[in-house]
Amino acid sequence: RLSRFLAVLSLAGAATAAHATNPIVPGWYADPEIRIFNGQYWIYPTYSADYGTPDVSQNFTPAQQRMRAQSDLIWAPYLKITFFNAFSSPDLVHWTKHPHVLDVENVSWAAYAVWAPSAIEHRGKYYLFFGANDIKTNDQLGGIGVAVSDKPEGPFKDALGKPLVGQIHNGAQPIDQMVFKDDDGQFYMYYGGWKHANVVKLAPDLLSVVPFPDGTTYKEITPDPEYVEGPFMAKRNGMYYFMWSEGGWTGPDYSVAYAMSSSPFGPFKRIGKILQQDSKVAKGAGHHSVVNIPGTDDWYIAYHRRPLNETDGNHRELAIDRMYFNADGTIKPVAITNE
Ligand code: FUB
Repeated sequence: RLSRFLAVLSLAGAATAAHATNPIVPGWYADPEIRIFNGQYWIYPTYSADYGTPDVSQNFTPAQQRMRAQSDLIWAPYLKITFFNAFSSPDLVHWTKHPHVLDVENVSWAAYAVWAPSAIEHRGKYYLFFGANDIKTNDQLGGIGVAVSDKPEGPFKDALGKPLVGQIHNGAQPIDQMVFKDDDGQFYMYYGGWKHANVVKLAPDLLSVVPFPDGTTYKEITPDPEYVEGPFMAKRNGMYYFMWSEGGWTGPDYSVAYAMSSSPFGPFKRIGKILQQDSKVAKGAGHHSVVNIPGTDDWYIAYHRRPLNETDGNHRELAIDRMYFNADGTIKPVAITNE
């Protein structure tokens, strides 16, 4: 397919007769974040459910075993989500699996529900932000953590010994973080489930949140009553594109909408949906990320979706499709494909 063929040209320098397919890799994965590190595309997703032989963590510490035993979760799949696999590719077509780039065995305070990683390079190190333990109340240890590695393939090790954001602020569940570097070098973290989104400013070492000039630390930026989770920020021609997932995450109507602003803090006024199911291709298309091929105005969207005949909400798979802009800067609805 020409679109991903161009990506081959851009990163690898030479074209090969590559043929793209969706899903991009075998297995149940969700919440993909796509990045470019060292001339390779990287995707960091959530391990959503077992597929074939169960993939498991081997070495829970006694503390983690206690946390898992004491968990009030009644939904067993959460307990299996204890690590991240990542995937790298020179061309968005051929993917190499990197198992357990982060495992809870390297995070003392986390034991399950390791979700929706966000990776970023800074000063020669790689930072992986992740949600863990599906925080339910202010009493339960959980939230957004940060782990560090010398390489994109890990192993990532917890940097703080505790969550970076472990409390509920402005009603936002501390999950689904996305770390965004603005053109002036400032890092921001967008996050939030339970229908609320916040943005925080990260310190230069990325290991703490610091107040904004107005003294506030957790700015609520919920763009629209339809907002549910999965925030993502992109910048093009000086405009900030704030995107999010809406609808029920296990339902067919899970989808992605967006807003535009001249500021990273909004206000963000909803423009419309850009990604949703196609009754001929897949359902529940959402929790996405986007990548711009360096030196071009070619954009791709990575997202998860469920096969049309699937009834298990966790049976989500990874897909990539082209994303196009209109001349006025708005985004065209994405055509989801099997290629
Ligand atoms: O994959 C676990 C959770 O499901 C994510 O945190 C949400 O965004 C939803 O995709």
